[in-house]
Amino acid sequence: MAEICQRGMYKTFPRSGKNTSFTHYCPGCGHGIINKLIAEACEELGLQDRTIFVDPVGCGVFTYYYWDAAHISAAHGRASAVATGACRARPDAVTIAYQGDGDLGAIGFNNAFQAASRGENFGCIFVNNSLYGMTGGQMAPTTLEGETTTTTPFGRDPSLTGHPLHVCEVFAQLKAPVYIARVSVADTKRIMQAKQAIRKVFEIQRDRKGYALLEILAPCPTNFKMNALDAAAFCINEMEREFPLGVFREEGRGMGEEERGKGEEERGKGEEASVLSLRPVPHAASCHDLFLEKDAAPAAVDDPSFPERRFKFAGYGGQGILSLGLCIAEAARLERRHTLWFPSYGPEQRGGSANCSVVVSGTPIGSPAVEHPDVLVCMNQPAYERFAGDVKKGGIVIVDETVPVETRPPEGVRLVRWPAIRMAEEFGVPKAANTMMLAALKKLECTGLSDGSLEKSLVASFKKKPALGEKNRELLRKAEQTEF
Ligand SMILES: Cc1ncc(C[n+]2csc(CCOP(=O)(O)OP(=O)(O)O)c2C)c(N)n1
Ligand code: SF4
Repeated sequence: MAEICQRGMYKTFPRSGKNTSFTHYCPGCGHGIINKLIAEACEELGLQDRTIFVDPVGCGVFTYYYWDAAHISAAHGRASAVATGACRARPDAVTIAYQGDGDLGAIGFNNAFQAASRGENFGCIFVNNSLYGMTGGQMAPTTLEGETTTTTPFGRDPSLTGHPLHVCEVFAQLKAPVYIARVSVADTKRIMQAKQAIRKVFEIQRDRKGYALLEILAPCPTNFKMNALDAAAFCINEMEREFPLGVFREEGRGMGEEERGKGEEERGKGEEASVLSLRPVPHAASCHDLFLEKDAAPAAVDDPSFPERRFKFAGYGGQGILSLGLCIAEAARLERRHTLWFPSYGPEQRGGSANCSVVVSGTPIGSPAVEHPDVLVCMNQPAYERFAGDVKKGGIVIVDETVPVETRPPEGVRLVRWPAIRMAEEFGVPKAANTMMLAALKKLECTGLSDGSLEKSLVASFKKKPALGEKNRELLRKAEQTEF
């Protein structure tokens, strides 16, 4: 493979056992642009040998594969705390913390805020894409009012979940920071401004002037459920309305009255800054959307005679394993059962491992965590090896027939091998392997839910593409004719 030489970056990235020259970011992701700008600034200023990057947990987790400098990985939300240690231990170094908005604005807010208040000698580059990217698009403190995320499927409602957090404006109340600014990477002009601001953060650290915070508005097309152009337009038209671009603190002095006034003016400029005009983001069909409209499924009703069932669905991202779990949860909702769906992801949005837990119960559910499932569905070998030993006695493991079953599940657990992937291919719809697995669950009667609800939920999962819904129903019925 040809090597792409990027300034300040390694020539190739030995990620996941492969030597690639591509990053793991989705097409159109702001992180990809920001990573490149940071690498360039570091190299142009001749600071690579002096720079310590503190890497986050979030979509930016793999920056140590990309930037050719020293790295320390911090636990989620702890980059500013780790950067404090690094810049104190190595005062000669240029220390840069890289954090997402979940990382800095939620779990790590106090770390970051106190470090800024102490005026630690590091630069914090804070990527605000208005949600938790890596874990599948949950609400972050920066989520806009009305914005649809997986945990605000009907739009963020401030009366329930508060208002968006303005990190720059809050940090600008502190005495110590020498530089606080907000930029964006949504178009070329903004990218050039972002580049200058990133250089400034490095220069401040090079000259040991103090704490600097740079917030960068960034598109996340995958979780906005938009193409790259629409995601960039969302950044400009919606995010900037809430988070105006600008400099909130210039070296050593607080934001004066003049600048404060300018900020307010900026806020009102152009389009009207009306909350009402912020429509919920129109998302395309996704495994993360609830299939059923808000009022389609009434609230759960207690029924102690319905035993609790715990499910685990596991495989690679892209195999529809999360949708399959959600299909069961939505079918349970249709039957007014208590239910929870709890997804879990690897760091890569595409092709990484994914699993979800589903609990269906006749009584309120205490915890969404499923450590010992009654039913385990595995689409690949790592999933089988990781979870098969945990299945409850009397439980069942359904595994795709392509998965080598080298170790047996525990005694008293039934193992069923099922040709989900092969059948989907033979039926001419390879993506429907998850529907084939649903057929196995139905045949084995292990959901406790009626055929009608399961089919209705399956069809509803394709609400934006009704023809596909009907096709999948047909394939489901066809697959059920197959003998074990
Ligand atoms: C202590 C801890 N809590 C939660 C998580 C799960 N987690 C990993 S990344 C992430 C959110 C990342 O979102 P953000 O910081 O906004 O970065 P993005 O992926 O959008 O760049 C969460 C909640 C974790 N890894 N560790
Ligand atoms: S999920 Fe979003 S933030 Fe994460 S890599 Fe993809 S586009 Fe970027």
